[in-house]
Amino acid sequence: MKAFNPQDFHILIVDGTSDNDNLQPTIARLAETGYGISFVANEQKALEAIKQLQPDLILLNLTKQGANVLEIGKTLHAHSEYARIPKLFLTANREQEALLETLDSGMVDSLSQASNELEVLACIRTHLKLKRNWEQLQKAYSELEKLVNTDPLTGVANRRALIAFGEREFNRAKRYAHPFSVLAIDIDRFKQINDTYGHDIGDRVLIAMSRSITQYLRQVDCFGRFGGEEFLVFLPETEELQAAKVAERIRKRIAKISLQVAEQTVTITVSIGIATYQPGDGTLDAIIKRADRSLYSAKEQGRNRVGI
Ligand code: GH3
Ligand code: MG
Ligand code: MG
Ligand code: MG
Repeated sequence: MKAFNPQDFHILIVDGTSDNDNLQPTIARLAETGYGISFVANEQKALEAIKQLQPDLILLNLTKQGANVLEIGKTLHAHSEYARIPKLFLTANREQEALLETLDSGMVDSLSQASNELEVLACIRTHLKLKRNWEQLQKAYSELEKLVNTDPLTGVANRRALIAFGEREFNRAKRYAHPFSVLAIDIDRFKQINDTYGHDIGDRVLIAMSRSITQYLRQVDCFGRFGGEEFLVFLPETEELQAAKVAERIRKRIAKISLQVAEQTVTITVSIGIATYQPGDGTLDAIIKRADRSLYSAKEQGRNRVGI
């Protein structure tokens, strides 16, 4: 983990006191330590400054534990982009009730204005470290989430992500009686491609085909790898006739793909099966099975076609 370096952090000081005598030693020490510091003279200007500066921590120095303090805390906390910025409160009022209320308003900590500047600095450091750890965890979590949902070869949704998306759309279709269609896409005679050109070229075919379909679909659609060389497309708000048009366009696009392998050009075709949600469908699986049966009939009829 990266060493803690004060120069990486920017602190915004919001001061609501008429004089800021109590803060002077803290400000001097913060500057000396290397932190970036900005200063606003009242709480009204705080939001604007936060927007502009995106500070890593906000230090509020206010004489009175008034409603305005809690308001600032709550206002900042309500903005999701500021909610994770630690807000540290320096107050003259150390009564237990006021203290708890301060923390509940979204402040991470509350210190007495009579605190020694080293105590304030230590507290700032702790909360900056906690924030950085949290950000690193968030990043790791997003990366992991992406890995868990992505097919490593093609970069499209894997079976897990595909089914999760499909279940959500299926439930919506069922609840609101909305149209919902599924396409099952399978490469024709793919085994022959592997046998003729090798597995690596087979992989390149899968990648090229995935890219082509992804580029074609709408943002609301979901495309992913169901397994091997079979892919599914979920088309929310799409009737059978429209789904058939989408399938036909995909089929034509795929037939135009050509991969250059040494002196040869590799082309592929796909067969596509369609199924559309019907009120009797109890599960997503029922629709996928129907799409698979349509796919099978497209194969039987000679491949490179759409089956309904
Ligand atoms: P059909 O037209 O009936 O679909 O014939 P096909 O040859 O495509 O069908 P089959 O199910 O016999 O073969 C599918 C092939 O897909 C076999 C398998 O090795 C290959 N395959 C599955 N996953 C991958 C992969 O990730 N990379 C490569 N290169 N091949 C794969
Ligand atoms: Mg097969
Ligand atoms: Mg196949
Ligand atoms: Mg297959």
